[in-house]
Amino acid sequence: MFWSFDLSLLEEISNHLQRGDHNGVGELARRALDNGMAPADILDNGLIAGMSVVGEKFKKHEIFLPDVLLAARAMYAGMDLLKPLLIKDNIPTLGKVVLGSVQGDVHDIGKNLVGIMLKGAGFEIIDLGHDVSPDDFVDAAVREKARVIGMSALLTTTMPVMKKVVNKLKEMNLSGEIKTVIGGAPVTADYAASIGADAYAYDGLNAVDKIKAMLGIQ
Ligand code: B1M
Repeated sequence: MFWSFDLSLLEEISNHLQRGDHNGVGELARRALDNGMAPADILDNGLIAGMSVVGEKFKKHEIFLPDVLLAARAMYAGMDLLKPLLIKDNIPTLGKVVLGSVQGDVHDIGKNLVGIMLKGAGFEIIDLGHDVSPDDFVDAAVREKARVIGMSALLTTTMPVMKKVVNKLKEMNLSGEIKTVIGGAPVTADYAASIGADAYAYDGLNAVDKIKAMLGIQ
């Protein structure tokens, strides 16, 4: 296959993602790794950069839902390659984190990235997937003896589910032992404070820092 070389490899990855070309994204990400580029650089400046453009175009109605779905597939083609490199083997577990995208929300790319970063830092992840009900979050955390529930929401309409989980933990007197961390594009630190969540994180690495701080891990 022929690639133009007037653009940097990262820009090419971003452009192919925007076009929904999952084969191209996979090939280019592989080449970037072969060229010695850092996985985090490929993720931030190739894949996530491309997806941000997709979000902007979707908002302006310049592209439509099927285009966004193709872009998501291309994002996963890149993430699948990077995932093993972002997760180190044989690190002692720092505890369990139950993770999911909240009820009504199918967006799971960001949640999966957060899971990869947490796993890479040594946490055991109980991934409940997307569209997770408040009961399922809390039941899983109790069953698994998890120390943290991590919730992701990408829609303003699904953010209130996070409050339901926080309230349920309070009703069951579990707030002390099961901490909550929330994130996702529309979520803010102010929102987290307003619903009584223990922490807000803006990305996966920040989630690692926030969870470690909450649990008193150095
Ligand atoms: Co939709 N969508 N989407 N979408 N989508 C957004 C979120 C939107 C902002 C697009 C827009 O209008 N510009 C908009 C939401 C508007 C709003 O509510 N404010 C929107 C809409 C409206 C919709 C639908 C309603 C469209 C429709 O049907 N008419 C629909 C809803 C479906 C549903 O959930 N019920 C819908 C559907 C979809 C697809 C299925 C096509 C697809 C999702 C595929 C998938 O996830 N498997 C999709 C996509 C891809 C997007 C955009 C373009 C990209 C999201 C993404 O993956 N970003 C998005 C636009 C945007 O966000 N700019 C959009 C890349 C990802 C790495 O970033 O998820 O933000 P993000 O995660 C970050 C941080 O937020 C943070 O860390 C991550 C890593 O940096 N983070 C956490 C996330 N979770 C965290 C949890 C933490 C901590 C940090 O702790 C636990």
